[in-house]
Amino acid sequence: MKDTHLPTVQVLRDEIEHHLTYSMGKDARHASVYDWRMALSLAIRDRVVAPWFAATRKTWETGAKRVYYLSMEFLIGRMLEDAAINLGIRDTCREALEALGLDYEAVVENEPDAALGNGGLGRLAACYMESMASLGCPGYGYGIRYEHGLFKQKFEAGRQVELPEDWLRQRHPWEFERPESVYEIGFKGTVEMVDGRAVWTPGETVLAEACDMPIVGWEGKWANTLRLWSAKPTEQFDLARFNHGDYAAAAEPEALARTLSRVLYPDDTTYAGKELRLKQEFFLTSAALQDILRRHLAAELALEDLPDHVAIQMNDTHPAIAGPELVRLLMDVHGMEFEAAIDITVKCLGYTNHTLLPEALERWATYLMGTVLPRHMQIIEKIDSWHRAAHPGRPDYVGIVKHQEVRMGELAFITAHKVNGVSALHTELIRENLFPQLNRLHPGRIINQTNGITPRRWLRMANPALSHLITETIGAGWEADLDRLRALEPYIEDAGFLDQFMAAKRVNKEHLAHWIAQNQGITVSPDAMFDVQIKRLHEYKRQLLNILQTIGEWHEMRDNPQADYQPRVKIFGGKAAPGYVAAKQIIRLIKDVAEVINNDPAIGDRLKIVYPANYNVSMAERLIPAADLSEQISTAGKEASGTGNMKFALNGALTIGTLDGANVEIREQVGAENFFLFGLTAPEVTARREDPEHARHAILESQMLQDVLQMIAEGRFSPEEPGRYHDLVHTMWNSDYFLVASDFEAYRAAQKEVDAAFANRASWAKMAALNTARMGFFSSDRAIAGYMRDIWETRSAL
Ligand code: F58
Repeated sequence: MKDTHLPTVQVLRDEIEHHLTYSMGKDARHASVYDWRMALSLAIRDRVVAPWFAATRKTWETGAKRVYYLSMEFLIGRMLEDAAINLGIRDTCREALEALGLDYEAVVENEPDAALGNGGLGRLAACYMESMASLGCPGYGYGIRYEHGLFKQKFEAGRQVELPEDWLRQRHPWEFERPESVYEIGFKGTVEMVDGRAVWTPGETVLAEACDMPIVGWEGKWANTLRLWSAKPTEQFDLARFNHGDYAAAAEPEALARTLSRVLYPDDTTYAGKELRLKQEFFLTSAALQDILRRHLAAELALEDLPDHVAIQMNDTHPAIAGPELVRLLMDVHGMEFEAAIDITVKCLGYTNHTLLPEALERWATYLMGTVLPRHMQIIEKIDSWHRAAHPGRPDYVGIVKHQEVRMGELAFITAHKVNGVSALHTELIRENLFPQLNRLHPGRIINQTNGITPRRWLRMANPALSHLITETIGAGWEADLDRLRALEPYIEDAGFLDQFMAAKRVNKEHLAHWIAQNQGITVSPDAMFDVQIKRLHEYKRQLLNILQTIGEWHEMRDNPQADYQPRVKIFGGKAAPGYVAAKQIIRLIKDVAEVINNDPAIGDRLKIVYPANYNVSMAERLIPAADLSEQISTAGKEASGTGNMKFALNGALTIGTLDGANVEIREQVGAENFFLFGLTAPEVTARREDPEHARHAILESQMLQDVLQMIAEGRFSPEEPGRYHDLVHTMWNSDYFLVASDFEAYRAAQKEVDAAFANRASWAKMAALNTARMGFFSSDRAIAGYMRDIWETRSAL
């Protein structure tokens, strides 16, 4: 199926010009970068269509099992280069554009990020879609085509300000509208029993209309579909009202329906508990399930055989209404009995848990569930009592409906045949702390699938310099078999190789330094260590620990200016949820500290702090290849896995980190001697919290931390408003739930080790290269192969 007829530069150039003329309606003399980018995208897209059709045809013909990945978020980022690389035509694209007198980078940069996700969970879904296509696993992603993705962040006087995101203001060249694929989605209304069967008459309905994006895998051997749903009104525009002059009312049903797919909820940890969010979740899930059943029946297959042909993965509990909805469709629409329906449902569904944070666990008030989805509320009660009856040993406090709430975690657990965590440690904690009783009732249901990242985007595309070196050293093809990076290991004794390895890093650092100068107006030296923490802002991720240590470092430099310091650039990136006051204060503190330190003549180039606004996927692609040090410093037990941690290590950054999430496995893989470990372990964190005075005690044991907090409290970084951080300092002394104080000295000591290690560039180079060589395990291909084997019970169709 591989397209061996790769286009020549001339052919591609003709195709681009053709699209410029006939798709964009532009003359080359008046075309903007946008027009050229669209023309190039459409030319590339044309080449995705053949493998896409071929894959679809083969799936139908062979009756292969399909995987359906249901997710409220797909953080896909830019698509142009990704597709070009997987089709093997990136260089041809570059040359074709150059032949047309255009700058390839400028064209690529013109593409807005598709930011249909918050953070790790959404990005994971995007990596998994790419790996499913690369492995030839027939599948669909199902999501929502949000009109507005994650908000844009800007800073005003150091404060985060949110602006709406509107990626669809320009045409999105990667999608195909499917107005014929449309389903009715109901809400509210009443349920009646008619001849012993439930009949739900919704009080509101909207339409879900499909829009497809092809996702092409490595070497264009296979392509799957990401199907995103837009909400449309069931009733057309009210012409009668319009004719009466009531223009707003005439447009009302349309506007109301569309709100369902209008905006992505910007919270990355706390669930919103809002009616609109519940409706969005049901909208996605019901549209997906109706589509799945339609496809199954179109193949003239029996519904009883659904589990042989269909595997449905719930990306966290957001689509967990899938259990009750599938039972409803099988019973109320297709006439099945409850026992048969729930049996099929459990066999089809899998549930991935991404968090243990209590504030992130979805619980819907029963009155809300009963109002918005009255029939589902009945089915949920039914599933709960069915489960209770099947497990007489189930303790009273265990169950789906408790204290007038529907617990979506329990619902997802009970309606799925496999429940997985996303790192070894996280899975252990799910078994022990989150679902201990359900685990006892269903031994073997909870399994681990450690997260992964796609090496095509996160190494091949983002880091051309290192990719070339790897191909030169170990030959082509490692992109699809990342364990082959181990073949680099013998070369770490080769000084020539290490020089080239560090030269690649150097190129990336120079590019980044240039970008920082242009965009932030800050001059940084590529000789300095680039120390990077990029992720959503959250107290558990402890950006605060990082900035407190940075202040401490600065304090030391001022006290002892003659000592030998390793110059560092501290780079931060990340957004805070709009309503998360504590996280926003931490951003402001980092910005305030940056102002002071960056302008301190006594410090010069030795310490700089950079925090560019609007961290997103494409910024990550720029920062990660240029990093020397990766900050993965969450409170142990809180970060389910992390995936940024994997991207950095793969690109030859060393990690400073706690024993949390996938850090544990990264350290095992790369070797403890190539990882800067510090901090309390998960059990130690629990024990430490037993002491209600842990924060005060830890602070009193660290003179440095006392000094740092004192400086903040005195307004050294906010002279115009000395009290700005009183609350923050007060919280540090009196509660410090995430144990910043308790880990402070250990973190400082680890940072000293980092300095010492960086001072010896030759041994640093070895450690960095070993990180790259040993990160093969974290390919999302390995992760997806695990899901296929252990959860979906499906095979590659290649
Ligand atoms: C993240 N969760 C985990 N949730 O925090 C991270 O450790 C893990 O690596 C990643 O999932 C992938 O498994 C996460 O990103 C969200 O963003 C949700 C959005 C919707 C509300 C609840 C949180």
